[in-house]
Order: sequence, then structure tokens, then C-alpha cells
Amino acid sequence: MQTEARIKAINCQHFINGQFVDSKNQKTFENINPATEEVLGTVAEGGKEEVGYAVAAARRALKGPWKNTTLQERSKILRRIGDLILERQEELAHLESLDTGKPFSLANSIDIPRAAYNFHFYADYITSVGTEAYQQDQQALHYAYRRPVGVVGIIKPWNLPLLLLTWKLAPCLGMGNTAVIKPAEWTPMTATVLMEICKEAGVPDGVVNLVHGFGPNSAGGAISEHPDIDAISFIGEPGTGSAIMKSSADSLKKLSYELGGKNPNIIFADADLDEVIETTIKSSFVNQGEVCLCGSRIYVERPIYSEFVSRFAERVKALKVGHPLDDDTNVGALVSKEHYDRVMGYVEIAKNDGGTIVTGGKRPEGLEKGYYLEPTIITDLSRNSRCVREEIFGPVVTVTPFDMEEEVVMQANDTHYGLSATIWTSNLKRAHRVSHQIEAGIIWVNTWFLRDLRTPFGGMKNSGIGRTGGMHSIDFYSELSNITIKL
Ligand code: NAD
Ligand code: 6OD
Repeated sequence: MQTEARIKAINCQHFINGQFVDSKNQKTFENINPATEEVLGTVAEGGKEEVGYAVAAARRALKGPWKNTTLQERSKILRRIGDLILERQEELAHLESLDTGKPFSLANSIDIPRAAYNFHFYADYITSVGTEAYQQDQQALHYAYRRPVGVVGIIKPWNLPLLLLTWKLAPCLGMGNTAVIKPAEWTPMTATVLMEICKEAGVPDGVVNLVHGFGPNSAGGAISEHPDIDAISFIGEPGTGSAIMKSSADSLKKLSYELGGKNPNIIFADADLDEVIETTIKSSFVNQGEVCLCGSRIYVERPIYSEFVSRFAERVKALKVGHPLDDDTNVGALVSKEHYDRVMGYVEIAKNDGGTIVTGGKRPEGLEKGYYLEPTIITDLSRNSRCVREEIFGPVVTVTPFDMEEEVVMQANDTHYGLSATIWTSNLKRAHRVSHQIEAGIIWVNTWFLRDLRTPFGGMKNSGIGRTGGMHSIDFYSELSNITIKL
């Protein structure tokens, strides 16, 4: 039974200096519902001019009331933002589902509660942050003084819109910075509501600013180039990261990057296969496979390869692809036509490369409108196929057998990416040994996407620069001055 949207989509304006405003030239673009291909509403299209206003407001706020807030006051505001997100959970989950095509049930159980928790976590964490101090015999006392980095540009992707925005914004505000945010053009709604929430929670005008728009030659490009932005926190594709690095080079901005992944899911024959299959369904297809951490390259030790493929395929065929607002939907719609065509292109590449489509690979029957794709398992591809090498970012996984531990480590590392990996084994020594050899920033053993926000999070190689989480985010969003007092 299809649930009717109980929450109406919103038209999205910029939020600059505490006010919702249109673009100076009144330009807007359409926001499309990926589940129905209908227009949800309009979005103000910002550019250099709007980013200029937003940066000026953020700069004033940095030196104004925000500068004088105490840690306790900022902690209270972060807590209140988290509380208000939870008060508006159902509305936010609806808007997130309409924008992205993800199941409402997923947005309501994961995205929005985690968005609130990002604020609650940092509300507590910032109150325990200290600095270093060293006594140098009787000569001197050295201590580090922490201050905000300044105005931060936050540029976001579309897959987990509110979860990822709050993951950056909470420590950014907590450390006393101000922000100019650009959400992904395909998913503008929850970021817009978050601005209302920030205002209600007591964030002073100008501290958070939001400019909608596109990438290069638009709001994203304007943020990267703006000389008065001190740092950029970016989540998105490596190519975009590289473009931002080039355009921010003249002003030497501090950069934090969380980029793509082509993550190996390595299954040894001694693993608990029931648990493996249960979790691998999620690590392959949750959020339509549009999670940077998805284990899209599955490697299975040969003795259990056939059993894994047949049991996994059986379970995957039972997943319900459907309208995101249906209660029983497991897999919703991909985010846009452009992305859908791109993912479908990879299915064609797999066929041309001699791959076997074990299940999926096509639009589900009965869903003629919307960007739906059956969860897809592909076998028999060589490691040179673009399907095995490139991030697909959709409900498509490849499965490959292996014989030796050294061989699978080599294959797992045979990529420009290095975000995450999952290793399934009941052999503790092997778990440590393989984990130490895999070139990835996040390694899960016998689990996937189990998060503790104090831990370092991020990727190596083309998957990112720096780490976030706990103290790592605090370090990015602050500058240290070492002060030496001669005794
Ligand atoms: P994208 O790089 O295309 O876009 C991200 C953002 O950058 C958007 O807001 C876009 O408008 C903006 N942008 C594009 N070009 C720009 C430019 N030249 N200058 C400034 N801004 C620009 O990424 P996407 O398609 O929105 O997201 C998917 C990608 O994000 C995948 O690669 C995925 O793996 C990655 N991702 C990584 C993580 C992580 O934690 N590592 C999390 C989520 C998504
Ligand atoms: O859990 C997180 O903190 C995080 N940044 C998740 C990213 C998921 C990528 O799609």
C-alpha cells in the first residue's frame, strides 16, 4: 500500500544573515521527485553574489556575538538543535525521502536520528576539549591556545543530506566558527529546514548561512574561490575535490575531504555465513547502494563461493523495490535521471565485459516512472572491468572468488580508493593481519557501518584528506597558537 506524502514539499530559498531570501536575479531551478519524476518545488539558484552576501554575514558574525559565546552556551545551542531535529523528525524524514528517493523508513530510523545525534554528541564533546601544555624545566611553560578557524564553506553531496551536513556543522559551530553551506542541488530541502531550526535554537544571525545552487560557475565554485573563506569541508567525488582544490589554491584554504570509495567486502570461508549474508544485504543495497561505505566489491573464498552467491541472490531477489513512502519498501529510487543513466551504463559495461548478471540489472516491472533499478549482483568479471574498478554508487555489486589471503589483499588494494573495507572471518589473527594490510581508513571486522563518533573517520588515497570524528573534527575546526612563557 502506497503511503501518501503527509508532508508537503517546500520551495527552498537561501538563508543569509538570519533571513530566507531569493536570489538577487530571482533565478530558480526545479526540484524533481526521483520516485515519480514530478516537480516537487523550486529552489533559489545562487551564485557569486549570494555567496558574497553570505560570506560577509558570516565574517561579521564571527567577530560579533558568536565570538563572545562561551563553550557552555554553544554546547546548549547544539543540544537544542539536536532536540528540535528530533521534534521535527517525521517531517524531516519525509522531506529527505522525497528529495533523495530513499525509503521513508530508512530516513526516519537512520538519517534523521543520526543528524540529531551529531549535534548531541558534539554538544557534549566540546565541553571536554583541552589543549596541550609542556613545562620545559625551569626555563619556560608552553601551552596551546585554541581558536576558531574562521568562516567555513561546507559543500555537501546528495546521498545522506542531513546526516552529512550535521556531521560537519555541529563541530564547526561548536568550535566557534561561522558557516556558508551549499547543499547538493538534487537534495535541498532538509538543509533549508535546518536553517529554521538553527534560528529557533538561538544561533545568532549570520552564524549559519545557506546558498543553494550548482557546482562550477555557480554557488559551489563561488565558495571554493572566495578569498574570505578560511576552510572548506567537502564531501563528494574525488574529481570535484580536485576542482575545489584548484580553485581554492589562490587563497590557501584549509581543506577536509571525505570522498568516494570502491570498498572491498572480503569473506573468508570460516565466517558465519548467516551473519555475512544478513549484513552484506545492507552493505550492498541500503540507500540504493548510494553510500560511500558500501562494500561494492565482494570477494569470497572459493570453498563457499557458490553457496554464498546462490544464498545471497535468493535474499536479494526478495528485496522489495518500490515507492519510498511505502512501508514495505526496502530499496527506493535512485536520486536523479542523470545518476540513474550513469548506473545503468555500468550494467551495460558489465555485460560487454562478459559479466553474468545473477539477478537484477533492469527496471522492476510495474514501476514505469521514477528512477528504479533492481538490486544487481554481477559475477565473472575480470579485475580490469570498469565495474570492478570504478565507484558505481548504486545498487550494483560484483562478486569474485579468491583462493589465497595474499591474493585477496592484493585485489582489495588494487584501487585508487581507500575509504573502507569489511573482513569476515572467525580467525582473530587473520582479522588483525589482513586489517593491517588493507589500505583503507575504516576497516570493519565481522560488521559494517558500526559507528562510534569518537573514532577517526575518513579515507586514504583518492578517498579523502584528513579525518573527522571526535578530536579530529575539533582539530580541523580550530587553529592552535603555541604560547611560550619564559619563566
Ligand atoms: P559531487 O562531487 O558531484 O558533488 C558534491 C557537491 O559538490 C555538490 O554540492 C555539488 O554541487 C558540488 N560541486 C560540484 N562541482 C563543484 C565545483 N567544481 N566546485 C564546488 N562545488 C562543486 O558528489 P555527489 O555526486 O553529490 O556525491 C556522491 C559522491 O560523494 C560519491 O563519490 C560518494 O562516494 C561521495 N561521498 C563520500 C562520503 C564520505 O564520507 N567519504 C560521503 C558521502 C558521499
Ligand atoms: O557516519 C558518518 O559519519 C559518515 N560520514 C558517513 C558517510 C557515509 C557516506 O555515504
